[in-house]
Amino acid sequence: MSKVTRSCTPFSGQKPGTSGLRKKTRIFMEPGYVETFVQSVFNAIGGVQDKTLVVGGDGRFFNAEAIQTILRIAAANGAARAIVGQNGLLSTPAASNLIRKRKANGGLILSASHNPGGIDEDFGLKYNISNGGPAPESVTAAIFEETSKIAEYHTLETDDLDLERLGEQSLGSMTVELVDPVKDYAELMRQLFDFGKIRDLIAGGFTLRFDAMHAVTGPYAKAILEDELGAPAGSVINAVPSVDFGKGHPDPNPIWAKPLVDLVMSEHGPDFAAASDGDGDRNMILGKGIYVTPSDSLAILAANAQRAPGYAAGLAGVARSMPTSSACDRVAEKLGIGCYETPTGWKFFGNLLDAGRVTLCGEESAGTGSDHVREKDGLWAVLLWLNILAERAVSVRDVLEDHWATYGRNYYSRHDYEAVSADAAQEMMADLIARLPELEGKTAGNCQVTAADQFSYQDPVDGSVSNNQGIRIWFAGGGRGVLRLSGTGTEGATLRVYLERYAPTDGDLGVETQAALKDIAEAVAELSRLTHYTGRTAPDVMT
Ligand code: VG1
Ligand code: CO
Repeated sequence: MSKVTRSCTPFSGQKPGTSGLRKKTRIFMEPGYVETFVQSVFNAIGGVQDKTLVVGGDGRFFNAEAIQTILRIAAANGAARAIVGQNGLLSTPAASNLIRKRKANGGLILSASHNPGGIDEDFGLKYNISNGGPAPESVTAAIFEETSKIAEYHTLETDDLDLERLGEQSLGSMTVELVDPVKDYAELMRQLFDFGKIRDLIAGGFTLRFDAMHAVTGPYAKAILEDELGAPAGSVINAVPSVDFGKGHPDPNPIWAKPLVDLVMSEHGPDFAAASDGDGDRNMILGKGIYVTPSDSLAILAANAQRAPGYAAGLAGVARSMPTSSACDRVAEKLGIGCYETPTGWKFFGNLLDAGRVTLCGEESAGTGSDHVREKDGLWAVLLWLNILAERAVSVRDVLEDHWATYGRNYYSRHDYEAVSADAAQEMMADLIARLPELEGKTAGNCQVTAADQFSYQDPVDGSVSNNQGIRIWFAGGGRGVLRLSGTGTEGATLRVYLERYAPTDGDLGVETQAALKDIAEAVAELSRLTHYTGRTAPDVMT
């Protein structure tokens, strides 16, 4: 085994987005691509000499190969130890937990999350810092800077490691420790929730279905929901991780998890159903005959978290991403706790969680989590829901309707326009930004604009500022439209239009969501000249 230093030239565009670097798999497979990116990460963080890293991914195509490469680079750069999930698997929240629990210096997580996997689909790689959370913008900017000037990387010439064999192996002077990906995570969940109560609920005939969408949560959900909590075999479906996720989109929303939605809407549906995404950090919650929007789920969890042992002392505060509905703000107000509005992406919650300002956080994109790790956590959200249902002994529908009756209802939907020409999308946004000052007072369709701006965020903990985080338009009556371009896509641009309208407790709480938001959707399309720029008249996906 010999250590070698190879000269290289920078690859363009190795710029981490909302959640790490995401590209077509074939780009990641180009010779030297993973090497230069990983070396750039190490350069940006002051090297990895004597450091401990956690490494794992969602099991998609190229996961195992990329891990072998990462381990060689880490060993050649002097890292002391790499803690790796068996077979290269770690869900994103489990990786976050391991970084924290083992006091690692950081971690590399291989995932393109909800994007499909395969040689012609997507791959991703992201660096997490020692708190277990995604690297903040200062670090991702430094990484990008390094990628643009990298001239050499260090690696080893060795055979591949056996990623199946639990325990320690040596790679040069680095120790590679293969761990059971589920064990530590399950232990954490046991501390947070009343497993006995949930077991009793299930033993009492409460039925559930969890769709792992052929992705990483399969082994976690089987071990916890079936083996430990007693859900009958088969309660977890699509439970074996596959490199191409069964050729599907491992995206837990009513479009990509339609079979599950159809099931709960049918007569024989289970009392509770949920799904998670490729890397296990997202969740979709369903009850018999009902879908819970992620924004409502966050608000409901905030209002009820105290019923679970891990949160019995109450919440320090809550945080949500800007496009997420303000349903949780109403809960925070009632509880008299802090409420923060951050840009899209989990990295912005890290400081608030570390400073103890918030306990729960969430995003409209099916992400919910707490201070137990520094990533969103799909299965955690499922278990918190189950704990709450076990305590309250009512149906999901009852919980939801009771919540609306108490706080009012924030009708909410996100409309995605996918694979739009990047130039057209940027022109549209630029044009709208230029016209923001004139929008106030304007009428579009049935809606009148009361205010419009671009969202900027100043982190209350470290003072860092993030500008241009989305365009917000408010309408008379309390409606809101938000527009932003996705930072996780790999083809053209994805335009996200977020729509919200509030109905007070004595208002109409039972309208179909899209009908409730139709006027606002039309007004936003008109004001942004969406069809003119993109050529689109309807979204590709509505969640
Ligand atoms: C999307 C979501 C965002 C989420 C991010 C990563 O980002 O909107 O809320 O944090 O994905 O989630 P964007 O930039 O495409 O809108 V995951 O589960 O893909 O790591
Ligand atoms: Co994800």
